[in-house]
Amino acid sequence: MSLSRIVTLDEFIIHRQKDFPYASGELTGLLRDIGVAAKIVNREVNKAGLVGIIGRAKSENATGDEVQKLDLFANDKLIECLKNSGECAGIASEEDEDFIPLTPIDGKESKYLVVFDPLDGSSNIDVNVSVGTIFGIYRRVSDMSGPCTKEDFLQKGGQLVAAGYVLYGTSTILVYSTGRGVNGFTLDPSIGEFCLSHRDIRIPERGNYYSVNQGYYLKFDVEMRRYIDHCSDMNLRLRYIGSMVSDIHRILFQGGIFLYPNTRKYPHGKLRLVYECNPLSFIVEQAGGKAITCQLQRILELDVNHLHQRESIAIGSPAMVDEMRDFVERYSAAPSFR
Ligand code: AFP
Repeated sequence: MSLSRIVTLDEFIIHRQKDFPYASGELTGLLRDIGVAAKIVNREVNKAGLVGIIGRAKSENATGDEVQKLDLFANDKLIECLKNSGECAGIASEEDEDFIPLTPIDGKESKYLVVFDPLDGSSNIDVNVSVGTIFGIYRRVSDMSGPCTKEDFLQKGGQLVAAGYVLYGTSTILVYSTGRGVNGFTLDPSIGEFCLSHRDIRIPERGNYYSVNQGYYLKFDVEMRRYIDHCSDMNLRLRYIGSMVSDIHRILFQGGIFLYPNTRKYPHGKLRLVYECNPLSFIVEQAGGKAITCQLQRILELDVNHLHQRESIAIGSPAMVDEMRDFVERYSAAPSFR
């Protein structure tokens, strides 16, 4: 496909469908529906300060975090778009305790499921800092003659068929992969379309940035503290937005490493495996990067026991994740340093 003219997201995904000889068009439809939902969420995110839609909704989500109205709006819009599309058998969201099976349209059972964090980094909304939607798509493993089951959602990240995110930042960009590289589409507000802007994204081997909530430094294991000291010794620049999707977006283009280690408060890590770590690890690996836990297991190979499971994570440029691995191996093998 020539880049000499504008290529819209719809054109691109239809064109890419031809790469999959037995494709039925369902996945293509699903990706387009997510694109539509993203445009609706984007519209509201952009005018959040104007219409007073932001503010606390006085409720807690399934993982105990404070919920803001825009999270609920984004959640509702995604669910609505996926429900009406008929291309999705069920969904699991950060905002809902349990998964939601969807009723087939015209009796046609879909083979795909979608997991998502409707608005990652939502504690940033009040202060106009970038937030994003993260999504992952799985093929269901349960019997197609009935509704989807929990097992469908407890698949390892390595089973993802597609994943992506939408970043509502200085411009709105949708980045996705179906396992054949990563491409980015910027929303052109003048025509209301996502247009191909970043073809075949490759993460730099290393970068000058590290991202970690350094405020928790004393609560990290010694090996993580040693690695963070090393980043500082190397004069790397610390950038931590408090919105993982925004930090990962920067790292995809400029290189670097993002860390959310286990702490005393979160002994298994804080970030959610199903709809944060797995989809973003899929994207980063597809772009040539790496993603492991702070105990050195590859994120995409982790067992999933719970929809809202938390894990520690180190993700980003391959050489930097390898370096962090070396620190963990060296210092966790030396009990005297603890
Ligand atoms: P929110 O969506 O509740 O703002 O959480 C964002 C997040 O899941 C991730 O995007 C951030 O990197 C991380 O949590 C920030 O957590 P800390 O405030 O503990 O650093």
